[in-house]
Amino acid sequence: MEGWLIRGQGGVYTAEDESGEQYVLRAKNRFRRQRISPLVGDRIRFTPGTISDEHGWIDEILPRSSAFVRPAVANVTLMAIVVAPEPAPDLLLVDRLLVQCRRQDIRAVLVINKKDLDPALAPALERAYAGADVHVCAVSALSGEGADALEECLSGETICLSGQSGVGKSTLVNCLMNVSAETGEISRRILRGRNTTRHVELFRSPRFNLMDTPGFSLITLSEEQLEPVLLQDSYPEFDDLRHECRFMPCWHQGEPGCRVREAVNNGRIDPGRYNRYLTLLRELDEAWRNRYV
Ligand SMILES: Nc1nc2c(ncn2[C@@H]2O[C@H](COP(=O)(O)OP(=O)(O)O)[C@@H](O)[C@H]2O)c(=O)[nH]1
Ligand SMILES: [Mg+2]
Ligand SMILES: [Zn+2]
Repeated sequence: MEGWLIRGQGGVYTAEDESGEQYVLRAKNRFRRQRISPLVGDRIRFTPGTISDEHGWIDEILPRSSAFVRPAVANVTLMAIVVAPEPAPDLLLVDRLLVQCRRQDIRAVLVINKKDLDPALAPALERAYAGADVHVCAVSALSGEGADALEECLSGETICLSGQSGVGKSTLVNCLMNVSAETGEISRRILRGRNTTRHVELFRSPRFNLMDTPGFSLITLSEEQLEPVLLQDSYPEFDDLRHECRFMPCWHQGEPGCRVREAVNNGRIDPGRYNRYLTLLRELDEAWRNRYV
């Protein structure tokens, strides 16, 4: 049989087939030997357990279109990075996630939740990310305001909700699945637990697949051993300028004749985005120099 891996904890996985039927599974030892971990979002082939078995088996993981380490998800086609006025936005985390998306060619949308708390945050971030090739969408998951517009851009996608703990990812799942659900079945299932999300979970609806993830604050780009000079490829703001710098390659850290720095100084590039680029660059540089240690 074929299905989606929708949950996994402690080596026990749940798969869902096309009709919405769920199956408890374990991964065959072969996967551990090959150091492959099934990920939520995986398309799998599996053998269901019989009535007397506690579980069935995952036989095969079909090729992934994308895979992330943190959050650990596969086959995401759209990354929804969620921020809110409260807790205060961690834009360095946003930028790290954006770099990860760019490196896998995955579209990203910046979701500004809790619009009701501070309507000024969305316009401010829209300005800051204007050149970053990311769609900005303001919503209130509690009241549902803006949810229709957001749902519009999720249609047909496998979406991963990522971002800090407490920004409202799980509340958004409830809100969006209610907007999209054809039957009451799905919303009842989700509303069950209203506490802190501890595991990645995938929710399927006729219009899209939505993944809820636990909040995390610690991700580093060095996990993928990115060569520092390649970081700038993930900054659309630099695209038209970076080949016109005097030095080649240019890291845009203050070299003479740097067009990127010039654009920051005359306000064409958001200084916050640029300063965080420098932070990530230093971090990657450090990791790169220690990569064989
Ligand atoms: N004011 C307001 N609070 C919200 C909104 N969305 C979520 N919250 C609250 O924010 C808190 C954290 O929400 P939760 O969905 O658990 O965040 P998560 O950790 O990202 O999954 C909860 O108390 C929610 O009720 C919103 O749009 N407006
Ligand atoms: Mg949650
Ligand atoms: Zn430069």
